[in-house]
Amino acid sequence: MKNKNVLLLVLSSLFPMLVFSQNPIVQTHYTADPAPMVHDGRVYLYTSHDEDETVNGFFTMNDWLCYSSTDMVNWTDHGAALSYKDFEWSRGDAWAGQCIYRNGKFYYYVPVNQKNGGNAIGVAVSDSPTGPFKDAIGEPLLSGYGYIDPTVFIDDDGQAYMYWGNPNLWHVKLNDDMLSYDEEYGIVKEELRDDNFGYRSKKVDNRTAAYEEGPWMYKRNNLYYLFYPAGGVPEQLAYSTSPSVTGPWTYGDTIMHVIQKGGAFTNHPGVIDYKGNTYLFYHNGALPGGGGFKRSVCVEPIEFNADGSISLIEPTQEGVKESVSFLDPRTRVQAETIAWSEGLKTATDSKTGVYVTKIDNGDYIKVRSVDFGKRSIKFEASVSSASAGGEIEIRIDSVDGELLGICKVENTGGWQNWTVQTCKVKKTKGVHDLYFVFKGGDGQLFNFDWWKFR
Ligand code: FUB
Repeated sequence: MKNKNVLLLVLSSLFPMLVFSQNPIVQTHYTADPAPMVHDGRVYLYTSHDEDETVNGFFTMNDWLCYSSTDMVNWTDHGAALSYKDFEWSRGDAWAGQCIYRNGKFYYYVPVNQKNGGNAIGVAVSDSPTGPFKDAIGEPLLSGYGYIDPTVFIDDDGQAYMYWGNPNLWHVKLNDDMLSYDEEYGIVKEELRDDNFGYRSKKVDNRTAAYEEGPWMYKRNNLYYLFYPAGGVPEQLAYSTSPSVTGPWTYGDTIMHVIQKGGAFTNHPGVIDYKGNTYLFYHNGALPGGGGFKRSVCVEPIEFNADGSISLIEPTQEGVKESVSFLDPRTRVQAETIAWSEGLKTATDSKTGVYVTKIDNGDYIKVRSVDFGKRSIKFEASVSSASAGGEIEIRIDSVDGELLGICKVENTGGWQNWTVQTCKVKKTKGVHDLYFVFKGGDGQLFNFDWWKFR
């Protein structure tokens, strides 16, 4: 593994064209405010969602999306898990939330604006990590000026906490039902100072420390870490640590500078441990057409120093270089399981679920680290088309790499009339990156729901 990394580094400095893109990790939508959660061996990534059309030059955000991965390089799109419309009392602004599992249920804490004005934090519940989620209490869990960006954490003794806020930082103890908080303990407001939440050089809005918003709680070796955007706008990422979940906090350092190339004026941390590694999720504005109101989630590995401190993390285009497991092409794989794609969108319908759409000539999907194991001779794909259709070129290792086969897609009588198309493929073995390159005439060619080798 290490040798492969060194080789990649050498090759990429000699031939910059060879550096592959893994960041941003979702290319079919603009995503922001990553909130990863590990459950049952899978990483679920909840994101807020910048709409393709920004209204009034401000955040235009209506719902929260969910993705998942078992290898940290291919991400499966599960569609929208929750919308501000699911909170009858909300008028919009679906900003940064976090989902957590407890006692067989998933609790999703999100900030929205209320119909009667003002910020509030709502809580939605579901039996499944991918939703659908429903408003759990029919009213805000908490409301007040600056009540945004909740992070939720369950400590080893089972006590749950929620931190949130901009420009202030507050926390509560959540009750065991996860739907109310300990009113006797109350709403605790942190005193923000240089020594606990960093020195702020840009003095605005009477802010007294670098802390800005978007806290994320994480625990490692009995040390509690609070990660947060810091230093004013444009935001860096920084962290503070404490021996206890409720402080006192000591300022750590900046872990990610303001992103210059393809940056956005906000950033937002989300940290998890998965399969022996620790990862920092964040966002930038690097997708085509991207920017401050059209952001995209990225991920980098985090290394801890021996004393628990964290060195500066460079935002990269390569992101996670090594997948942590391989993908089996002989099980049915959702077409919306993607390491990288160009030109595509995903959509959802009640019968089919999420599928890949807006497929035009020359668009493609890359799926990384596919272990062909036993040699396959056939490929099948579930597709639909109301137009002339087209072809799926099945290639390995690069977008113009070895051609394994061509799967023809004809008109199926409607965009929601799905059929399974089968084609012969050249036998291959070993681990490869797999490419589906779409070919055809003008306009939208077909939709693509799932695929499988046999
Ligand atoms: O995404 C809207 C807001 O921007 C979030 O709530 C903040 O954390 C910042 O990322």
